[in-house]
Amino acid sequence: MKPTIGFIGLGLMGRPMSLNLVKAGYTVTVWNRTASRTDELVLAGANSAGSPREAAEQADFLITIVSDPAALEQVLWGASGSSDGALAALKPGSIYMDCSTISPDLARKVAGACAAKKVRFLDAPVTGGDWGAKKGELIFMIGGDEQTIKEAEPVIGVMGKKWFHLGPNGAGQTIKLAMNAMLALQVEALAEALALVTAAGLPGEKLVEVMQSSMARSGVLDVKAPNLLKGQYTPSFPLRLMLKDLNLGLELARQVGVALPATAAARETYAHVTEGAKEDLDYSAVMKFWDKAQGAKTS
Ligand code: NA7
Repeated sequence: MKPTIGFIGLGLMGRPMSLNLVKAGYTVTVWNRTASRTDELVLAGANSAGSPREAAEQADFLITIVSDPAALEQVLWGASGSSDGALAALKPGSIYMDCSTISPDLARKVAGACAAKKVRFLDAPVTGGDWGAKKGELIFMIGGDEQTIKEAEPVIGVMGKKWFHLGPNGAGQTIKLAMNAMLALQVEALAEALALVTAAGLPGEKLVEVMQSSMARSGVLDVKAPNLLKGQYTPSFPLRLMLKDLNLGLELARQVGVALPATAAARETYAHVTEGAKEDLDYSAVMKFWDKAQGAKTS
């Protein structure tokens, strides 16, 4: 029998992920801080909860995907003085999977709180952007227990095309932070190379064309180069969230005693562009750092 699902967080990622679960025939109860975002899901057949607690109460399987560690703590433990948090309502034996990108430390803290309630926890951040979420083709990076993952697979398979068991709780977040540091650096390197070529009077398209045939070819080049060349930065993975992940990655580096000088430098560029942004932008908008430097048109 299909588990009853509670789903918290209907942002860019959570909306299509939960919609795919509804379409696959699961009974899904959704909660989102901004209540109007539940409308689309309710129209598709989901139930709407009045609080995170209510979303968790009936769930055999709870999923959360919210912005950052603070948001997750709020939905799990409730705003101070409230009893609306999801954790208290989770049933013993249920599975709880968090797909937000947070610190490995917080993932382990949540795992401990779940264990105390006999709830099985997976930290399972995702990659693939909103288009991957829409197509049900996300990649899940999972920390937790093998048997729990086996049981969770039918649900994960509705939202994703591939999942990796990476170790105990916290391992999913650790790999995710390392991967996002690399993605941020790759996009920043592409932006720098384009800035150099265009400042030298050549079209950026020429650089991309050559790179596509060279060892520098990559998925990032395929997906993000068109945005950079057109100066169009509709969020697929928002800039503000990439900055958050760079901060989380650098904090983890501090904890484990490893220097990440390139990531630290990238954080400065991403922070500068995020501070100057008037709207929500994709992280490929890091290119604006050089647009501004050259006094070129910025959108
Ligand atoms: P979005 O589109 O920014 O969505 C973030 C979601 O988190 C959205 O549902 C927010 O509710 C919710 N949120 C943010 N702060 C809070 C607090 N304090 N309490 C409850 N809910 C909150 O992000 P994405 O969907 O692109 O990404 C989600 C995660 O996956 C993130 O960790 C990424 O790094 C990876 P709102 O609708 O604003 O009321």
